[in-house]
Amino acid sequence: MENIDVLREGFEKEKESCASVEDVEALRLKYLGRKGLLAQLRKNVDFKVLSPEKRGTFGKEFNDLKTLMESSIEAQLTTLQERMVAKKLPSIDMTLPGSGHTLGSMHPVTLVRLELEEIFMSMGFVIETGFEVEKEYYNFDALNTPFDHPAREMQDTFWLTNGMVLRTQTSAVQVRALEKYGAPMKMIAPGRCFRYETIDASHENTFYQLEGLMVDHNISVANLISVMKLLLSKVFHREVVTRLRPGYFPFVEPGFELDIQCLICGGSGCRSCKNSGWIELLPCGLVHPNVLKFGGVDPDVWSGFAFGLGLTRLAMMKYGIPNIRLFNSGDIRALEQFTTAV
Ligand code: FA5
Repeated sequence: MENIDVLREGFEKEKESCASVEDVEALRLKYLGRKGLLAQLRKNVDFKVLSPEKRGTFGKEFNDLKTLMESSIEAQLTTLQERMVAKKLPSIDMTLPGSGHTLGSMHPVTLVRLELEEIFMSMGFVIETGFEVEKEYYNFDALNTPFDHPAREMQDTFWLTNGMVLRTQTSAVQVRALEKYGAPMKMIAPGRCFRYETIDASHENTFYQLEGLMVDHNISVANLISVMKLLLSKVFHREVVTRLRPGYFPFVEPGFELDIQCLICGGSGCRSCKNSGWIELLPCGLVHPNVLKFGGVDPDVWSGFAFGLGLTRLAMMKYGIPNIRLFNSGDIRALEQFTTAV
């Protein structure tokens, strides 16, 4: 019995000086291990010489000590582990909400582009991409815009030091596509364009256009207008008010500007339409014979129409986005609204 008391005291003392999990594990081994002090104590007792009463008392004391040792070791381990966690994460405020996972969404311009690609593919158009860094030749010369032509002044251009340009228009894909496919052919070319512009509610220096080119026998303005009408009704899923007026582009003859009534203000005038009530959206026309020649296609045999849809502006109108700056601003709140539109 005395030995039990000695063991208990020794254990209590050593437990106090345990500063780490390893110390406690060593203590467990020393007292409760298979060859530990408790096991040795039991081994050294000669039960045969003890009276049944003493045997019972010893057994109880022995078991109580074992239970005490086990539970104190567990408690000590829990305390040390909690202290370790607290030390490692001193600045975590457990009451703050978690970071969560947010769902991505497609950009509104991508959504409109995909929709348009589907519409045009169903009419047998192929999709071309062209190059954002383009040769001056395809961006200007091959589009019937020679070096000294005043039309070059119409677009403010980012010129690269090697003489290339950041394409100012997807029309740069026209002659590349003619060279690639010849005639007859039908293609669209959606992509980014760049202009050295002052940014306002409807002008960006980086924006998207979607070029369209169809070359076949006897293509007329009637073909052009019917495709434009189909395109707008499919994209907007409703009637939109349009107007066609003459427009000048050196690579089409005749040339038109197809405007739609502003869907932000309903035509009454706002910042998005510069208070005119109309949005310039779809310049178009019949392909100039010189462009066909540049593409290696005989203009006496073939004719065509082309258009250059303002894709970013179309997305503004379709989704009621009043300011073009929102597209490139990186303000995630604006884009989050399109999560369900995918
Ligand atoms: C052109 O770029 C011609 N290449 C279009 C064309 C193609 C005409 C084929 C005839 C035949 P324009 O500069 O108007 O044209 O631009 C076309 C459309 O792009 C505009 O109607 C407008 O919707 C959009 N756009 C032009 N500049 C910007 C800009 N800075 N920011 C946003 N959208 C723009």
